[in-house]
Amino acid sequence: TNTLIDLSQKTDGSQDRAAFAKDVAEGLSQRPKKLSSRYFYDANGSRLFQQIMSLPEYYLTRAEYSLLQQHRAAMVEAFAAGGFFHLVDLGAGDAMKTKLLLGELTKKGKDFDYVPLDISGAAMRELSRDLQQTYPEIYVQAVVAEYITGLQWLGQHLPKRKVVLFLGSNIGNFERQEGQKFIRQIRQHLQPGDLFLLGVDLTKDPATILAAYNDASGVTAAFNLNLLERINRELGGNFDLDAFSHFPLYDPQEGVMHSFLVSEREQEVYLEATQARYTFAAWEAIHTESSHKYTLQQATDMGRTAGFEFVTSYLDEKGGFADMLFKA
Ligand code: AVI
Repeated sequence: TNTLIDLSQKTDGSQDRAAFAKDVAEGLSQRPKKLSSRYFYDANGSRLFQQIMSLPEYYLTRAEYSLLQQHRAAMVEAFAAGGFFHLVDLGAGDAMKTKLLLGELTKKGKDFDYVPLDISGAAMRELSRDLQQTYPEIYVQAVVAEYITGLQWLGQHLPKRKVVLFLGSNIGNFERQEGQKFIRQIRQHLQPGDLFLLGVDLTKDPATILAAYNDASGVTAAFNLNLLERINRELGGNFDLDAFSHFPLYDPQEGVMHSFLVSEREQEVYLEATQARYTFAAWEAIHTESSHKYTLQQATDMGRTAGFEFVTSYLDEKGGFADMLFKA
């Protein structure tokens, strides 16, 4: 029967709230101002992100889904070549894409267990229940943890060969150096012969990228603004959501999509949690997210620099998204 391991070590959420307040206070006191995109994903933000993934402009999810459909047979053979393995899914969420691999592995009778890891306890409980229904034959050990805590846990508790998935271009939300550091940390928790599959959004027509973060229906704007709503709710803030607007900007030389929230007038915001006021000049912006795009060469180099051997890259038919396979 499936198990759930909770390493998030919060009993009443107070620690989390204190860390959130500290990060927000620091970010709003800096010039230029910034807030971290890791705080996008409260219940509301996670729901909005689900909506983003089915927007016509947001090609990323569809591209990766279709490349998994196309290449799943080859991937599954590569994963299972060494016999039993733990399939580790970093930031699993609802595992919509991973289910394609789970289906293929089951169909081919491969010997593995599944270890989805996510910071959302609700998502992991739901996924565990869902898989119990759809794939009762798969042993699922869901882990609720931050990435780093989770990686330490896997190093210690999963004795067999590991295949680690980090899909969905989640690497893109790290600054490049931080992303490189994170891939190195993954490598350090693996043993020679373990595999790593990394999902990267590739550089492409800047207009296509910009549109993906500036959808006509305004879901991405709501997703960005939800950060201020969350601050109001959890930190006792008084942000006027009508006085801020979503502004996306793609830098084609750096290959990075930036999202901002722009203050449409001079204003002041008070946070109960910090008992402090933060002032905004008219048109002053808060940087809220970076989504880095990679060339195939950059993505290959990132894996190699982290100490992996490059095995192969699986692309979607448009060549806009890649799942890169590396070997420890
Ligand atoms: C989760 N992450 C990979 C998304 C991205 O594309 O950077 C988050 C997102 N932000 C706006 N739209 C989607």
